[in-house]
Amino acid sequence: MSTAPVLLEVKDDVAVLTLNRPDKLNAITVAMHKALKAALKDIKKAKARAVIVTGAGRAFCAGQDLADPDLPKLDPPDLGLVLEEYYNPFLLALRALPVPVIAAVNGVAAGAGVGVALAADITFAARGASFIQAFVNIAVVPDAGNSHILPRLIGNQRAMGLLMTGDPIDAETAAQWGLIWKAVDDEALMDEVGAFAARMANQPTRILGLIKRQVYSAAQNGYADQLILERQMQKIAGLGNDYREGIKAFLEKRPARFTGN
Ligand code: T3D
Repeated sequence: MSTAPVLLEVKDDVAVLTLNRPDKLNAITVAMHKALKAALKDIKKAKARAVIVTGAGRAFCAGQDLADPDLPKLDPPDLGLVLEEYYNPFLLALRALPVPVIAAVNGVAAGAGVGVALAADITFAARGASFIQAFVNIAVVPDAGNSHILPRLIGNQRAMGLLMTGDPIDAETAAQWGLIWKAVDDEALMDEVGAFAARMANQPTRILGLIKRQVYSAAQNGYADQLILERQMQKIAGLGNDYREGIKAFLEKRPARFTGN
């Protein structure tokens, strides 16, 4: 088994990005950040049409590696530096990928690890997985997008409860609350996510990229602004080969064969 902090495999238009420090529950180091940055470039180069993010071993990701010797050592410390240099650009780049990003949360996700799981467009979790807003346990504030995403997905009450207690929730609860798309049996996780990603890779990819932009813009936009954005994006959609194929397939009463263009 490779000891690289991140593994990347691209097959049949689907990229699988695996956080790979199983002994440390895939806690994120500076070396992992550098590997993630390179992996995102490779995913774009490979023109993958769907991306799966998962973790090696029994965990998804335990958040920031609290013992990483490569973290900046300043006195007084500046915990914002690693966010500015690594987390924030990575999470923005992940969100900006113009293809669906699917998280397969195979085990515990803690702190910034939850941020990675929820930066995906669609999050599946194994029933045995849990989500821990661990920040408060070490007396730091939420980062990696958690303070933005949580209230939007589950409302202020539940977000406050999780962020202020640091208590775990299981995957079933996360699904019931709307934090994730779906909880699945542990042993079925990768098959189910793989099948879902394969389905996504055959969708009109450019349209999925535009849907991402619409949904993420809606968090900032008012109703009128969003209507304008929808008009602009529908204009772009109508110029696509996949639109022509979609209409043709409908009229010919057959499934569409989308190429992603
Ligand atoms: O300081 C800053 O830079 C601010 C950081 C902000 C961003 C954040 O992400 S804050 C949140 C950081 N994460 C945590 O606080 C979670 C810490 N981990 C845990 O609470 C527990 O490990 C878990 C609840 C996630 C799982 O518990 P358990 O009992 O299943 O496993 P374990 O035995 O605690 O961990 C297994 C190994 O992974 C162990 O190493 P060892 O003793 O076998 O050599 C443990 O130290 C290591 N590990 C787990 N999490 C981290 C970690 N090592 C470094 N950093 C971690 N975050």
